[in-house]
Parts: sequence; C-alpha cells; structure tokens
Amino acid sequence: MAGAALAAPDPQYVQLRVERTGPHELKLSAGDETAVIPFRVLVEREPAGEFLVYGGLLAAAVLLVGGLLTGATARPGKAMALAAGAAAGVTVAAMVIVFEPLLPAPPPDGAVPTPPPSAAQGRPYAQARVETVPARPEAGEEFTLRVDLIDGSTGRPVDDLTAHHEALAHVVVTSRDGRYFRHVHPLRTRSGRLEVRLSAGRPGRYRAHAELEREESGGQLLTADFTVGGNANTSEKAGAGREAGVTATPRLQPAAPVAGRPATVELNTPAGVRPWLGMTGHLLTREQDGDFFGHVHEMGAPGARVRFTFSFPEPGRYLAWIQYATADRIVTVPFTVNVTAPGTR
Ligand SMILES: [Cu+2]
Repeated sequence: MAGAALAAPDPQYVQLRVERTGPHELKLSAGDETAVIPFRVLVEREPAGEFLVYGGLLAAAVLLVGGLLTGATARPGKAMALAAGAAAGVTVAAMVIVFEPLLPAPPPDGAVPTPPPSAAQGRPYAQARVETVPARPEAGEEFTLRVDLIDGSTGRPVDDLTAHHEALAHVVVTSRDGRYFRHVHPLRTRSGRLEVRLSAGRPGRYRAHAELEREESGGQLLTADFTVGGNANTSEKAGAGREAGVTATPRLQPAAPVAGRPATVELNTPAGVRPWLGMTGHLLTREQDGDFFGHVHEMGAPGARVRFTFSFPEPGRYLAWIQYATADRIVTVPFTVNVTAPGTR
C-alpha cells in the first residue's frame, strides 16, 4: 500500500484449541475484510529408535538375569544361550544409539504427506483467472481484484503458493498513463483464491500484474486488463503522485537507455531507509503500450541511495516506479524512461 502507515498495533494473543493434527484454516476479519490462513498442527512422533534402544536393553537385562539364575542352578548350556541372547539385545541397543543420529527423523504427525519420488519433478504453473468484482468497477467506488488459481493437471484449486519477498503474491495495478500505481499484497480468502480491495478515481483502462510462485514450480507473472467506468472523481488522492518531501529525481545512465543493454537507475534516499519486502529498494516498470513488466531490486544494505541495473527489452516509452521504505511509510517515486533502439543516436 503506497503511503500507508506501517506502525503495527500492539500484538494481540489468542489461544487456539485444536483437537486434531493436520491441516486447519484460520479466519481473520478486520472491518468487512476477511483473510483465510491455512496452517498445520504438527505433533512430534516418538522416534522409532527409542523403542529399539529400550527394548534391546530390557531384553538384555531379562536374559542376563535369566542366565545368572540358570547358571546358578548348574545348567551351563541354557545359561550360555541366554547370555548370547542378552549380548544380542545389547548389540541392537548399541547399534541404534550409534546409528540413530544418522537416520532421518520421522515426519511429525499431521505433516503434509511426502509425495512419491516420481512426483518430485516439479508442479505445473497455476492456471489463473484474474477478474474484478464487479466486472466493471465505477470510478471512485471500491472493487475487488480477484485471482483464482487452478492446477491444470488436477483441476483443483492451487493452495501451495510460497511466500516470496514476504508475500504470497505481489500485485501491481497501473493506469495506462501511469498516474495510478498500487503495489498491494492480496489476501487468501479461500483455497486457490486471492483478493484485494482497490478503488480508482478515474475511468479508463487499467492493468494488473501479479507475481506469484507455486511450491516446486517457478515464478509466474500474470497479466490482466480491466476497465473502470464512470466519471472522473477529482477527489482521488494521486496514488502515484510524488510524495510530500520527496524531491530526489532518479538519474539514468545512459540518460537515454538503449534497448537490450544494461542501464543504471540511481536515486538518493533520505536517512532511515529500512528493508521492505526483504529488499532495500524496488524498481518496477511497465512498457506503456506493450505487455512488458519488470521488477528488480537494490540488493545492498540501506544507504544514501538505491541503485538498480536494468535492461529494457525494446525501444519505447516505459513507466517506472522506485519504492523504498522509511521508518513510518512506503515512498513511491514515479518517472518515465524513453528507451532508444540500438544504433540510433
Ligand atoms: Cu520488489
């Protein structure tokens, strides 16, 4: 959320009672928004080795005592057999003590079933449908952007997104002129469904880019366009507008980047920048008239500037935004880049 206050309220604790191991869902509501968060209850299983160690030692003890008693009543053959049994029990126990640390621990009760080795080839990309609810939002009115994810090979909802950069999915919504920019993190509202509430003050074409990643699959980029109808709502605060107090302008090197060649983008940052979404700085860019969407990071520690290296793929006009976080807010700096064709001067 651009410009949103980050101060977290005091943590609140609540005790949950669960009676079964395995998958559960936790429903969290704030106002009229609800997120459904899956979690698993795991209970450590007694390692199998423990049974063998104690079993082996107990058997050894019983047999030894038996051997001694038998020996005392002068039946050496039987005593020897019992002593051998005791030795075997001690050996089993000793073997387990020595080798147990090398054995893999059993999965806890309630864990996700381990797929057979043949399934370890990776999972297919999610089939996605991105839509708005209502289908044609009105300017100035709140609407829901919804992402439904299906596994094409099973037809079932995809519920195995891995968090990357500290979110299940990153959604960037922009208007064609770049004046509207939102980088949001949708909530999981049910299995295979992510939703986020948005509103746009002006009618027109908007584009949503969603970045997500399934477990054992790769990163995916989904793109969808939608139209906002109605009349311009002049009361909208400029989402992509320069934030108050931000005077730094991004510097490009070369000033007119060349398609397919790395360019650097640098921006001075104030004191007190802190990592946000796992990174010091984020550069997001979209081709104004094409489909391209790019997202790279400043990987270094926070300092007096953020610096990105980026190769714009084609000549043309690009909308770009640099985002970083200070102690209390997210700063978004919009700019445009004109990329020239190689060989033109
Ligand atoms: Cu990023």
